[in-house]
Amino acid sequence: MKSAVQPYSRTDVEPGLTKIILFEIVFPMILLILGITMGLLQVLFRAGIIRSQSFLGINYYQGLTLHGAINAIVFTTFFAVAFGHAIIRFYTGKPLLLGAACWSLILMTVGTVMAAIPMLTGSASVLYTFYPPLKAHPAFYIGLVLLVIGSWVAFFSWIPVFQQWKRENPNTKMPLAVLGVFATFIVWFIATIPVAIEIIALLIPWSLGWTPTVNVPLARMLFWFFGHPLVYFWLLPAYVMYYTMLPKLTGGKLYSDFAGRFTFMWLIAFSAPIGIHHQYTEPGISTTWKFVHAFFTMLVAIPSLVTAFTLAASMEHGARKSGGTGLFGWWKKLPWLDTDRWLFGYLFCGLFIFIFGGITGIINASYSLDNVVHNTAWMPAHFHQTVAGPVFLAFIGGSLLLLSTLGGKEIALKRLNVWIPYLWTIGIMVFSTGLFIGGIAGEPRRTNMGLSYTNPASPLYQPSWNVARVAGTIGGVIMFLTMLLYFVIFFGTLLRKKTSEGALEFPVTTVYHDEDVVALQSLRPWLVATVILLIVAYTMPFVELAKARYEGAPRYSPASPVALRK
Ligand code: HAS
Repeated sequence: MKSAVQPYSRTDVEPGLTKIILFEIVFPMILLILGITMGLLQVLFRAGIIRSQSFLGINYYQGLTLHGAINAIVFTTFFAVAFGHAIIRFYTGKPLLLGAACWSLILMTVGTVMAAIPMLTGSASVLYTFYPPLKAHPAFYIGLVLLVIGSWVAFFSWIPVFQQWKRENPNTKMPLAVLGVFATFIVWFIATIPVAIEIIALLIPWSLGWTPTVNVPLARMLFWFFGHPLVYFWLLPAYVMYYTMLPKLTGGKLYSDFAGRFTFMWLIAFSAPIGIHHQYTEPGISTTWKFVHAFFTMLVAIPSLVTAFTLAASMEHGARKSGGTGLFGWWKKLPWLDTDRWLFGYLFCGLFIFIFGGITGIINASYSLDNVVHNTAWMPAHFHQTVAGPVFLAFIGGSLLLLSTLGGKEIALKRLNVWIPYLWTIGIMVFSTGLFIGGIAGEPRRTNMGLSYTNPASPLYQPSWNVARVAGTIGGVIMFLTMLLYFVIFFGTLLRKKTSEGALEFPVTTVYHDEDVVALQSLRPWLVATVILLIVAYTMPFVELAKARYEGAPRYSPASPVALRK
């Protein structure tokens, strides 16, 4: 089905920036082939279809590290930077600082390659959380630091460009998409400071053998100080697409500009002071501070609830403008399989999946309920319905959009492309349902189950988890096959001949309610609130850790535990 409306607006771009953005889209997509294959491998290990330590030379924990690091850290960071370049260039109309963009790309690429080599050779099987005492080769940590510094360079290079735009447009509101990109990178900057401290002060000296042991509770708290805002660093670019592109794709307007600005500002303030909700079960942190983080976590869900109602209203507005009527009849007028407005499916399916990812997030946030599901298969179910749902679909949709528009190429296999998000949704929902059921039944989260719980020959064999495992496996295989189809479309598009001059093309949404709200006109008070909240949330937990006495931990690797202990 083709669209009657032309939803995209166009801006020409300097060839240098085009090359940088295209590299930042294509390079991680090549790595994603490996990341997705490692996902299939996880499913096969968990199902007991592979019943050994390793498969084709890949150890279970090595595969899990590659899966998490490539899909959740490398792919997302490259996309966020490429998307940031594109949005700042598109909405300010100003050329970017190409030298800085180039350095950012070089640092991120060198960092990724440095971190990838130890992961591929099995000397960094520490999972994406790299919790000590799991120890990686120093190159892994140094690579991560370079990746992060590269992304900072891009962020700081956008600020003077925006300031120049502001000087030339003193009475114009900051475009919502630009605010969203800045919110993304403010959250990222805040998040990456504690993890930089963890890596540089604790992990690198320890992995080089300069310090014999590491303070595990301190490292874990620093990690989650990073780890929770990290998830909003993933979510925010998707929210930029939802607020500024989705309504236009439905033929309507964004219901409320206020809702978008509020969401971005609130997420800056509340995404970081909540990391301890990942540590409810850990010693050394008092219940008082666990409760404070639980309370703040409930507050971080508010903007997503606002987003749910705002986007539903915006889609209804678009569908009714296209002739939709009745209480539910308007749904029929949404561009479900429109080959021109194909991005709609990617964004809508992400929203649908996020309903369940969001509800289960609120369950996790509840101090007592989390004790039932913590470290069980429930967790990967939750985060596949968040990061592999709205985030991943928006990012692979966004990657395809940037590739085809900047590359001046028609999308290959257009009719197949519109089905990708629906197939992915089926896969995610079946997979996660299996893992939710297994999690409630106590199925562990990170274990080579083929060696133990799924193996009838093992004394640990758990037949009661079979239904959950079968659903998880079927869903995982559907997801894998869907991504194979997506890769055919993406790389098929890449290899096509140019049919037009490349340019940035985005659907640009106009706004239904565009009232000015004083509290949302400036970022400054929100940044001050953010700092205050961080001081309130983290000062005492760090004091508590400093007062407690711990044995430092020596190095350990799940791949070769004995060798490292020696
Ligand atoms: Fe989470 C663990 C709490 C959101 C990712 N989370 C994780 C982990 C990851 C992750 C990766 O409190 C595991 C980390 C690890 O390795 O250990 N999470 C929350 C809460 C939210 C939340 C309260 N998480 C996310 C997002 C993620 C993400 C977003 C990635 C992008 N999460 C937790 C907690 C833990 C946790 C605990 C630790 C648990 C433990 O024990 O370890 C909230 O932000 C969620 C708010 C969202 C909503 C949903 C709004 C719905 C929308 C869709 C509307 C649909 C429409 C379409 C309009 C309230 C916007 C209509 C269509 C129709 C058909 C009707």
